[in-house]
Amino acid sequence: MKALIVIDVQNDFCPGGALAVPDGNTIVPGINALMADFDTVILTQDWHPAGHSSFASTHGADPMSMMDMPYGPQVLWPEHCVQGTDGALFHADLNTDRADLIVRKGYNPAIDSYSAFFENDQKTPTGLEGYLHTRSISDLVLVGLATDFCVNFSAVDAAKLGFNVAVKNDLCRAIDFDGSLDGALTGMKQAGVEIV
Ligand code: VGL
Ligand code: ZN
Repeated sequence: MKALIVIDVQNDFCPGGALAVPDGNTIVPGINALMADFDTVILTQDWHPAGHSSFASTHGADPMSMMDMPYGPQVLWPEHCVQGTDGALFHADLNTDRADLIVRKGYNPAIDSYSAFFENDQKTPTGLEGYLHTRSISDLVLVGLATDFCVNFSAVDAAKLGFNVAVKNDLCRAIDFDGSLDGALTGMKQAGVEIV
């Protein structure tokens, strides 16, 4: 069984949003069309409490600076996808009716979560692995935002967990910060993710 996983197609990651990914909105029609090829569609939603530890403002630091967290280095982001705000909503044109499951992540105040499977400590699970296994889903296609962060970490974790994973790159857009896109593409290929 296969599933389409749509990563973080939310207002704050689209032009005009707090952490806008260039052209992030332009992938929405293609993602909606691709849903027709899948019995199972899963959406992820970045969902941070106000004052989240991944926000630069929480530490009086500059956005896009780095900070050493107990679980490793962390990029400090502009405030984005705060629970209950318009920025955290899915893009208005995204077809959310087809979603069997919406996975929220990043709600732990102390740990960021790029991946749909594990928080950034790489061990606290979101529950998605169990959901997929109990539904006998073994093949995953990932699309969404951002290629180099949440799509990348989700795809690599999925491959490590033994799923067959493809990232449809034309339906992803990247932040591309400090070489992050090249690093992500290399890392995903090394992990056995198919880039199509
Ligand atoms: C993301 C940075 C911070 C993403 C989420 O969805 O790629 N990036 N939070
Ligand atoms: Zn986030």
